[in-house]
Amino acid sequence: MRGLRLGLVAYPGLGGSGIVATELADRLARMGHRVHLFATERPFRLPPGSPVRYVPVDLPFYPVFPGPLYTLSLAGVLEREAARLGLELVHTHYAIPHAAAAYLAFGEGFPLVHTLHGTDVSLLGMDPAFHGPTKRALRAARATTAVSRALAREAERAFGVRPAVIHNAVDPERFRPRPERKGLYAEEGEWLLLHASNFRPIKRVPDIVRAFAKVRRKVEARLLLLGKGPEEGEARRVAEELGVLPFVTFHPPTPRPEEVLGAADLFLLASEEESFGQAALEALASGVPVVATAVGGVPELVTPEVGRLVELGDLEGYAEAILELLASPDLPGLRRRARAYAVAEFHPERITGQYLGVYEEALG
Ligand code: GMT
Repeated sequence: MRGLRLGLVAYPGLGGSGIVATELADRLARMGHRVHLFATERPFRLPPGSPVRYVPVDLPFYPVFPGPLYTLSLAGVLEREAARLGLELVHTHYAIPHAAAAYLAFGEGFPLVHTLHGTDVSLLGMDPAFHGPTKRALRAARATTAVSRALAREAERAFGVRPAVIHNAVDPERFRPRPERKGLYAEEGEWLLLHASNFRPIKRVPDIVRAFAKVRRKVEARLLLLGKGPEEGEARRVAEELGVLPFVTFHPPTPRPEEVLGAADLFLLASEEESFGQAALEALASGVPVVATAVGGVPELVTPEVGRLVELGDLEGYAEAILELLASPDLPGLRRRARAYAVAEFHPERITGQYLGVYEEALG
């Protein structure tokens, strides 16, 4: 395919959608496309020296406004920069408010592609404050994509669009087994259980601590909670109440999560809602089997060959699944299969090719 001039729009912070968009932008740029990434800050996962050109979206504030007008400001910069840079297609990640902002900037004549990530459909997308403009914008786009089949079904119900399903990718060079680093995080003889997220209530981090306390009654183990967010205090309180605080490590977010993930024995996800579960995919690529709640798109990712699925809220079942995997003589086999599966099914080359196919169609 000839080199394209592309604009991608992303949230720059600690969210899966921003990570997916940034990594896609970087891969496309390294393939020779001219990629401009629009965000309010330089995305934290954009590698230094990346050929992606970062375009800042300013948030001008005037006392007459009740707050900074992100949507309008993004629309303005997209319209101006697309003309100046000769962009051929704009691809937004996370529909709110990116789809509406792009619609405002270009109307219907310009090739727009929107990727839906999760709460932009299920939560914010259903908010009456955002639903109408988002639905109009998505319906006017040349294409929408969703990161799982479950999310695509939800988007069809919510907005009447039929997104193409493109699962997220993982870089297998970066996310690989690193058992030699386990000693940095766990004592000799301890199992290392890991959770990584933005600790929003939806992630149910206190449930992970409760299940861990049950596991600790049976085996020597340490829980590493990687990230930060609103539920950190509650997770700490629950750990203290259950007497496991000395065995829980709170690790701040890092731009190199692969160095921690690859050291773990198991990855834990207990979300009440999850369209995909990017961190779980990164764990699988790192050769770390996953125990997760069977919600949203997670069953499309976590199969019995690479982990265990548990009903939401079944903490007893959750602890049993962890103990079963830790005791399994097949644990090394599970690790190998987890990595092989992630590399085969979610390789960046495969996923980027799927996005390029969508671009090609959108460009007509
Ligand atoms: O939708 C969200 O809650 C935010 C979004 C993000 O920016 O972190 O997360 C979603 O997108 C990720 C990347 O595609 C997925 O891995 C997450 O599963 C998804 N989160 C939820 O569905 C809760």
